[in-house]
Amino acid sequence: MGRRALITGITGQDGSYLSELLVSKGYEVHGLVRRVALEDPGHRLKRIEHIRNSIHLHAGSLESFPSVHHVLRTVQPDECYHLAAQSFVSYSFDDEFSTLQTNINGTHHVLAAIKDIVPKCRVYFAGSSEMFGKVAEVPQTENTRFHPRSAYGISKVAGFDLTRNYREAYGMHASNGILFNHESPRRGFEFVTRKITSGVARIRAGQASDLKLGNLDAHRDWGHAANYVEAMWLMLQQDQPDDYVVATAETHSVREFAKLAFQYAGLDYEKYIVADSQLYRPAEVDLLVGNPAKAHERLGWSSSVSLQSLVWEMVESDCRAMGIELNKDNFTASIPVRRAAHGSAVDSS
Ligand code: NDP
Ligand code: GDR
Repeated sequence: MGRRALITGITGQDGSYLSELLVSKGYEVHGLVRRVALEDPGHRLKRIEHIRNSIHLHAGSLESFPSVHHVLRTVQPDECYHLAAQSFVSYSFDDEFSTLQTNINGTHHVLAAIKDIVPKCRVYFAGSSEMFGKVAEVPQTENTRFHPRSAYGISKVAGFDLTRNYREAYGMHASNGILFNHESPRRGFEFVTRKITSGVARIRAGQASDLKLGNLDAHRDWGHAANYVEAMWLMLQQDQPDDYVVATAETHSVREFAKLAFQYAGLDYEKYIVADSQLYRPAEVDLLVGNPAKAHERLGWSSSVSLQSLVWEMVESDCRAMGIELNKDNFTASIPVRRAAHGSAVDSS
């Protein structure tokens, strides 16, 4: 019989790609979904619409231990991917309390219910590079000290520690992914990459004349979500649970991302971007770049999509949705690469 997986956050960007991956591997895939999503399938189940008939959805909410417990008792999974969270860092400054409650209690509920019902179930926790925050070293590895800079980052450090403690205290097969930013055409519109690519499409369609952005100098290590969910699966296939950095080892500024996105649509970004100080965060994470050497050596995983291809795919998809076909000749832009060497500072070339 095929293995059974439960995904929390199945309606999100990562949940949708992971569902596709697990269905393609012959898993019986179950998802925990908020009732509001089940009541508004046209909108909130959009990312999993195309595989809706291959997966099983169960109503539940992270905030409610009884609902999480009930879903786990019903599904009895062999593997659980805990992805659900209030995932927007900016929002966590507006509503620290619900971010901390949902993310910390939610993770605790999932782990406690698994320990109670299916202690042999393998668990993945969606940790984040935001845990590094004000970075102690460059590039960041599994051993880099955490210094989170938002309620979101703090909630992920707590989730990471809870997961490790359930592994050490109760012998559970519980692993932490420390995933750096990963994007795709399915990324939420509130995140900077999708805000930029959807903004470019609106400008090209004549529906907008500018794009307001905050800090253009923040650097991120951006990979492709479809590629990153493979690392999640690989972690749960190992004999021993562990913690892994998943990153491209390259870092780029928000400005570079925007420049490329506009260039691919045949536009000059400087004419359209408007700086908006309201969009700056009270505490910023300036420079993220991961060293994925451990994931490469132990899991055989590596990043397979360049920033250029990622930006092109996102801009092309958002433009196509507006009825605009891009000129393929625009896809020639080259960008400076800042790659994280093992244990060293970031090289510039
Ligand atoms: P999304 O924001 O796209 O998806 C979040 C998911 O969590 C949605 O399915 C959402 O459901 C669900 N959710 C939120 N609150 C609750 C709740 N109270 N009860 C049940 N479900 C809830 O996130 P991503 O797919 O991008 O990320 C997946 C996970 O990985 C998150 O934990 C995120 O913090 C983490 N992460 C993401 C990275 C990235 O770059 N994408 C990098 C590192 C970590 P609904 O549709 O109902 O809102
Ligand atoms: P991040 O992603 O906070 O890294 O969290 P986001 O795309 O929101 O921000 C990246 C950087 O861009 C700067 N920025 C802006 N950001 C947004 N959203 N909107 C703007 O207008 C804007 N202008 C500049 C931000 O200041 C920031 O420096 C994502 C989420 O997926 C988390 O869940 C995940 O854990 C981390 O990535 C790794």
